[in-house]
Amino acid sequence: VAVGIIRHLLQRVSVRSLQEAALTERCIVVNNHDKVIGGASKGDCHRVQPDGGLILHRAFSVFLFNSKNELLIQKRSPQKLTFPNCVTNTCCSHPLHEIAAEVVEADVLGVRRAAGRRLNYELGIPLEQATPEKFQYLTRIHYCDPGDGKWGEHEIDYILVLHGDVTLIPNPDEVSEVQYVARDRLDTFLESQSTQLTPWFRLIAQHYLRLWWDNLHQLHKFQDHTTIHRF
Ligand code: DMA
Ligand code: MN
Repeated sequence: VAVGIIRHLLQRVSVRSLQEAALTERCIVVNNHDKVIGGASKGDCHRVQPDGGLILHRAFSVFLFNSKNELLIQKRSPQKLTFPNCVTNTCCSHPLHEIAAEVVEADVLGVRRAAGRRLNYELGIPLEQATPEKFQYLTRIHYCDPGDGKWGEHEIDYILVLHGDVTLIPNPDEVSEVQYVARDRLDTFLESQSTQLTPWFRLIAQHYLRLWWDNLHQLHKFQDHTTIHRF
């Protein structure tokens, strides 16, 4: 009898993956100047439109360096709808429109809060190791990438650096591998992974990463909160 009931229930419940369920989260839609226009679902923001375009929204990218100045790299899980199995920086995601505290712009507080939430969710880093004031906000990057032609990205990406030692419990639905990479292994690492880097990490690695990494103790010199760098 119990087996029959369970079968019956299973047939009635449509099984959605966690990644599909997250498509109803709402991203913050912005214009080219990063002014908030409104909200749109994560699904609508990342689905490539018939004309090839994508809705521009607000995002962040965290670069976490430990006390040995090694960068924490992740491999995205096979379940991710955008860029599955790609190798990328520590953590990327979006501040959400439905979380009022993540829309706050003063001191980039909304983005900082979202970064803590996602470091906790994706990598199991305790919230107290990723509080808003621990992130150093460097600059913004505007880029678009059509991904696999179905799911892509079009974002103004806030770059945040976190420098410190953390405890990690990666969430396998998000992240399949993590590793710390030392500065002197960067070139070899990038070459060995070149075919599976995310487009934003590739861009940042090409244009900025070495400069930031070589100046971790004077990053304030590289802060630019006015320019939106376009690619
Ligand atoms: C989106 O990252 C943000 C950037 C900067 C690419 P993501 O696809 O990892 O977002 P989420 O973790 O929310 O799926
Ligand atoms: Mn996005």
